[in-house]
Amino acid sequence: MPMFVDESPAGECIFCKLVNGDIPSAKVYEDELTIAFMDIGQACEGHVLVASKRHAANLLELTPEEAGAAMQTARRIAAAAAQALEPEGITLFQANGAAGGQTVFHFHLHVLPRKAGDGLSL
Ligand code: D5M
Repeated sequence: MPMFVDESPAGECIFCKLVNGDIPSAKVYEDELTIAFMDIGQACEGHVLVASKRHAANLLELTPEEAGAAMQTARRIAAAAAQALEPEGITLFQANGAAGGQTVFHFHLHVLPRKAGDGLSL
């Protein structure tokens, strides 16, 4: 029994389509378990999403291996952003369930390079 409702209609998960190459994405990294791509909304410069390749609605549906791989990928992306963009900080953000602020019900983690006073409220 899933802990939170997977609100994506069956077969209609946008991130599954993105993983499968059925819709375009600005992919920056992928490995066996994860994919990283530019967030379409760019809440700040260099806003990247790290997603599981397998459809898992949220953090609680990841295997421990997938959860570990997602954090390893987030670290890689953060390191690349630190070098390329010279941010003053980096925020990781990850929402689970509609009440938790999740809008796409396929596990993903936001990597947000930050500047003081950038106005982002998370
Ligand atoms: O974050 C969901 C995020 O997914 C939100 O920041 C927009 C992003 N999004 C939605 N569709 C796309 C595509 N097609 N490419 C890239 N990014 C996308 P959440 O934490 O669930 O609110």
